[in-house]
Amino acid sequence: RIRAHAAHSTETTVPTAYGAPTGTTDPALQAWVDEIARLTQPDAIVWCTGTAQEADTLSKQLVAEGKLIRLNPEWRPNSFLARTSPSDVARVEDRTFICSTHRDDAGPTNNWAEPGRMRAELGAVFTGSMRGRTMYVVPFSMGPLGGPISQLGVELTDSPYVVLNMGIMTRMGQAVLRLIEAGTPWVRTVHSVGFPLVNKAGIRRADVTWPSNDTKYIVQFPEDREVWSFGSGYGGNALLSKKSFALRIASVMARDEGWLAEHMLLIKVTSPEGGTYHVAAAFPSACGKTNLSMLKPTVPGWTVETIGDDIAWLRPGSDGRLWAINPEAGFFGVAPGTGETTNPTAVQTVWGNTIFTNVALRDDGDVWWEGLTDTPPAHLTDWEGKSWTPDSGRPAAHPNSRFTVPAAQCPSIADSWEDIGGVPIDAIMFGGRRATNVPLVAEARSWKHGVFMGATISSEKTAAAEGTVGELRRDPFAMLPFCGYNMADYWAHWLRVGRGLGAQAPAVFQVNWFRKGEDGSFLWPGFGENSRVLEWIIRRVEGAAEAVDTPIGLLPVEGALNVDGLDVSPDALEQLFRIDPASWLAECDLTEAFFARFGSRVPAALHAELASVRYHLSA
Ligand code: GTP
Ligand code: SPV
Ligand code: MN
Repeated sequence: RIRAHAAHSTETTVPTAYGAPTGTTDPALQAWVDEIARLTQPDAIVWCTGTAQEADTLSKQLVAEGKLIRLNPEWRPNSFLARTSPSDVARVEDRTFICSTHRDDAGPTNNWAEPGRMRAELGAVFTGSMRGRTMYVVPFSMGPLGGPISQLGVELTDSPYVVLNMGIMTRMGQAVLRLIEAGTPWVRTVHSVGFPLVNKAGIRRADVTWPSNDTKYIVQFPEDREVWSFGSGYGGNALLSKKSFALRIASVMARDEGWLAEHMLLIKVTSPEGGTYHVAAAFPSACGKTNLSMLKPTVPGWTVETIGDDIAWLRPGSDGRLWAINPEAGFFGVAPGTGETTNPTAVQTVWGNTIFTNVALRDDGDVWWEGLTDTPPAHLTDWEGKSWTPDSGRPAAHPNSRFTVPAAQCPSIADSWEDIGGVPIDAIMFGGRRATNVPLVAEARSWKHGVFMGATISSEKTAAAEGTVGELRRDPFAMLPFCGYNMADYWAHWLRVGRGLGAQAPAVFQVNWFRKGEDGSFLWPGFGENSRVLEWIIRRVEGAAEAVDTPIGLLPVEGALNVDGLDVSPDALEQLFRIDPASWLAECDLTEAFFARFGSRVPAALHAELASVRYHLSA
């Protein structure tokens, strides 16, 4: 194995560990790699090729080091379990920063730090942070290589676990370098787990199974299109293609260039008559995007096919419509609650070639999590590596445990999922987890009203981020943790894009699968039954379903929602659509207070929508 002491080397091209093609002829990329290597001082630099052989070599190395557990290939071929440190299990929103020059450009919902000061802080923590480790150069494409909506990035990371995940989640490898060398712009991202193996004095320490650091930084420099992440190896904190680039940085690129970067799933819906439609939907983290994207309709004659489960990039096309791609190549899905009855498609997707993180291990070498089967196995090893039985009184899998799997393995993936020009969007849905107030479905009266619906989403907090689960918070457009600039400017941008689309703008809907009855149980069965709501939405797009105007939007008229064969009582249905004026007026007061946080940057159109809702509620 050839080691390159980048910190002391003047060489511009460094050999890889795999004897594969090395380095780049692009001077800017090479200079940046050299610069980061001088700062972080890794023992070696590996230029990732993105081949299956490379992934195989890396996973074998991690298994040998005890950092991955190979699952029993009889049940789960080429699949692995990773156990993180118990302090590194979710995104850390309080350590996530948007470092724009002006504080107001980050807005009141983002943590802001002055870029110069943050760069100095990062310089200190990254100095020598990769000592004793290998730095991997991970070139990736978001969206099909060379596509008109696609973008390139490079992640420098000292985590082989991140490399393996990036190989699944993106189009990763040498072909990206050739595009960069041909002059395609690219985004710089730097990641270190923050656990150097050699200290300043040159003394080496032993590695741990999940290296990380109690001090964490997830930092975006939107104006420089740059990301720096330190101290975490987990999910969106470390797979910088995902929330850091494809949402926080891309939302700023989208603002500047007239498109949209959104926390949205993408599906293709086919009606019994053979009409095809595309729907994009924004729900906050752990609120049902992966599930809806893989939905098996219970309504006869309808088909739903998957295009994306988490992120969509949408661009007005030359035909005046909105076209969307899924920039990712894999799913990083929530494991708990994914089972044969809820999401059989996801269960089939993870048959093999899957990295599981923080799920439980069965005694037969396969995996398990709450909700995979109705009855748990009699004995498991839990996500922390401890012995577990059903009466242990704690979950066996972490509530934010995940699977990383290639999208191509999904049995419901649409043929069009890699169409470079994307698919035309007919409808947009906004949703959240609301035990009260918000009806099962409501259509916006206009694009402006739709933007108001998106801007005012609130949802109960989930395990996808550190913090108190269940607490109600505003999560506009499901982008609260992901918008790279001032949220009020983002609303203005949505209004601007809508003006450009005019009559060709998609219809907008609000949904809520999570309303609860007095006994605290869900009123709506959800999952496959959500196809009934999709059916009404598509019929509205076709102009074939009736709606009744209410103060908060257009609701299905009595009998318009197909409930044939559904086990929901008339009383539950009534409760699902009930609009209580008093609590909605109270909600309007909260919206006013929420808008006030953004001062004069809130578009006048949103104040007008609020006034209109209030007027109709009091009328
Ligand atoms: P992120 O990957 O964090 O962005 O999450 P997501 O929006 O993709 O959420 P996901 O589909 O993984 O669902 C999260 C949790 O919500 C899982 O435990 C699901 O079982 C549950 N869930 C999804 N859809 C429904 C539904 O229609 N009804 C109910 N009751 N639960 C649901
Ligand atoms: C989310 O939290 O919305 C996720 C998981 O999709 S993560 O990649 O960790 O952001
Ligand atoms: Mn997400």
